[in-house]
Amino acid sequence: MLLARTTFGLLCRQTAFRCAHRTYATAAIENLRNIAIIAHVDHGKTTLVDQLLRQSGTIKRLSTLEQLQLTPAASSSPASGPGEAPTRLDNGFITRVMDSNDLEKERGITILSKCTSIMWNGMQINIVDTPGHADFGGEVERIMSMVDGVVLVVDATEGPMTQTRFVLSKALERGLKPLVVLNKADRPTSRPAQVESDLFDLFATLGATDEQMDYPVLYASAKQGWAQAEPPVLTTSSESGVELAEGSDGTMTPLLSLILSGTPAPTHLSRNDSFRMLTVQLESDPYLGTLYLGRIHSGEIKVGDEIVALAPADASDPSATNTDTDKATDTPTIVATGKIKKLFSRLGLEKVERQSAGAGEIVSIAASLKLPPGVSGINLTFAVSSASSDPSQLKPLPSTPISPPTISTYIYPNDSPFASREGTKLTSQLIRDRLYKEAETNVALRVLPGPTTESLELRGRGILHLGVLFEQMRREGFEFAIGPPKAVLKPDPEFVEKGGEPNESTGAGMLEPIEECVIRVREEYAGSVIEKLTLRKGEMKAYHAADSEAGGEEGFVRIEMDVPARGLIGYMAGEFKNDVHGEGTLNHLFSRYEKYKGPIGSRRTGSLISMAMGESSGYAMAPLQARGIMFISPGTQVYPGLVIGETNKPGDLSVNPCLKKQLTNIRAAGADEKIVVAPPKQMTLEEYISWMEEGEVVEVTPKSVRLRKVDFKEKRRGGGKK
Ligand SMILES: Nc1nc2c(ncn2[C@@H]2O[C@H](COP(=O)(O)OP(=O)(O)OP(=O)(O)O)[C@@H](O)[C@H]2O)c(=O)[nH]1
Ligand SMILES: [Mg+2]
Repeated sequence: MLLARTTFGLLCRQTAFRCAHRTYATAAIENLRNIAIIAHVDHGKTTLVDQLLRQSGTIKRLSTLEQLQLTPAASSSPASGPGEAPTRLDNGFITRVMDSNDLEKERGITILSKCTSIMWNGMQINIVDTPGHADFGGEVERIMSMVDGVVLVVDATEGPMTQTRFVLSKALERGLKPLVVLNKADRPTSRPAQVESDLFDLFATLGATDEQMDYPVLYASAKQGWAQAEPPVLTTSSESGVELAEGSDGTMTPLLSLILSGTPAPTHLSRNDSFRMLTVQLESDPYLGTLYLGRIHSGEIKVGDEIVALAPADASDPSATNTDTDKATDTPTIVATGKIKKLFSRLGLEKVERQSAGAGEIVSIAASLKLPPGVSGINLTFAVSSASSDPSQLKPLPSTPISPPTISTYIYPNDSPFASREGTKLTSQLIRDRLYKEAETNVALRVLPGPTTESLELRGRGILHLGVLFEQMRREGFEFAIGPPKAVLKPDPEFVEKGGEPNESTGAGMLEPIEECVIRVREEYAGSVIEKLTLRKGEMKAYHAADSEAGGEEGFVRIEMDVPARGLIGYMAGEFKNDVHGEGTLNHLFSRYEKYKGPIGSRRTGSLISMAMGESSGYAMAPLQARGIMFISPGTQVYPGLVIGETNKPGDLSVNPCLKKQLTNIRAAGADEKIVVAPPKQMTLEEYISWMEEGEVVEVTPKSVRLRKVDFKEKRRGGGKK
């Protein structure tokens, strides 16, 4: 198998690359190019990297035998269970090869940035594929500190979206000159002229310099493997759906050439100074422990060298420490010393072992460093130890502060009646150890003490960010319960200055995170989306009608609204999908903190709660369908307090889904009526998290995700209603 299947990906960030033992000389600095591929989610970054790897000859087409070995996974359905992530082939190549961990394959999204490199015309191009989802945006920002250029990929139909704006603004702030690729230009819905004009406006709005405004544009289909300087002609007469420009050779060569000519070599970095490197990402290697990824900022390093790790210059940088054992220092300090054990760089999917490396190169370092507890390995500056005699050499490199978490939830050991049936890791101590370990590499995550000694508070960048962590933990055998997510509020300094006492539970004197939303929906559904979001304290910023160019695809409108993060939590789970009948997208991005906007009434209907222990039956469930939508099917084990469905009306309802037909020996005259139970509504872990309300927890085990009432017994005594 070409790809080393990792047992788990994001959280331990295990390396997904094969290790190759070959000699690999330090590339001359002028022959190096370091680029990041940045874009909004799904605009085609990973598919583009596939083509660069293939067309540069870095990865080879699989042999027939290798393809056959992949067949079971390749043909598995998207609904395959954990650990059976499908691998799709395109013309003998594995598609989206950089999305190498199972969660990425299953969800079809990139979660972790990953580096690779290709050789092209005697030059070495280091490429970083980045995630497009907003929850992982902080990671992209940090990755950009390693590169001298970015390829900004924009979907030629959708145009610039929220995350395009975010990543572009970060690239421009860093003084990088983007190369623009209008991707998916093969799609019949593509509208390159309008997208180009929107993009130009975006560059201008973001304050691009004259040089940055002068960005080159290529039109491409990462899927079909071509890029060219002219928009293609869309046609129905060819299989590909496009007629390429005259002279176009139907390959990615124009993009590769543009990367070489349009990205500066890192010649501003000196190999004569002493060694320094900023760590921007961590990986976990089963044999070597933590691998620290970064670009060598100066000097050269070789295996066996002694190094020191310096804390970030700005001690208030939250990434320096992100657990409750925070012990920030005012001055840069040496947090650990050690020796370089191994050095690696990447070529294609291989991790190449190196003996030495120099400034400008992107490397992973395995070192015998023992970081103090609670100190993150990210944003540390590694410096060569012999320079320690000269303190002026021990300056930490500037690092990117991590965006603050906006979502918070509590995690508890599972104490449901079904606890410990399916998992192996159950105790609060195991959960605690796992989460503190996670916080060392997952920089956007904060782990804080919870309301009880058994619980912890987790703060993250969004439901997906936390959901991926929970999903990973259940695959590792953990069982736990999660409380309802909340937006992270912070005290309003103005209010405090005036002597007020902010109150987190009422929101008085607090600030709350506001998300910038871009919504694409069919015109007929726009009204209900706007109404719902306005009720959730959203404010409309712009409305592009379906017949306007900015509306995009025919019949679709584009709505821009600012909505408090807490207003979006419940809405994103299911309700939006229902409102737009499955056809539409809602993208959101943290924008700013604003004064608390007052309570948001829940528009959710109630829960159908089981009051019985046992196995649900079709006989009992059939009549319950008139009361709401079921989350379970007949034959499911239930317990009192388990939420088995959603009521039609507000207010919870306790029901018995386990009733069995009384068998008698009197034969009825007619045949039994056929029992028909509709298939249950299936929600993902993240949908459950978003959907639950105060007083409920989501129970997560390796095999099940269930929603239950926390104190059901007391409520039942009160009549079964909330
Ligand atoms: N028609 C068409 N589809 C494409 C093209 N490029 C990518 N796609 C499809 O778009 C989807 C998303 O592609 P990815 O390469 O995973 O997108 P991404 O930008 O890496 O996504 P994230 O990493 O999750 O942000 C896949 O289904 C691709 O097959 C293209 O040029 N044309
Ligand atoms: Mg991707």
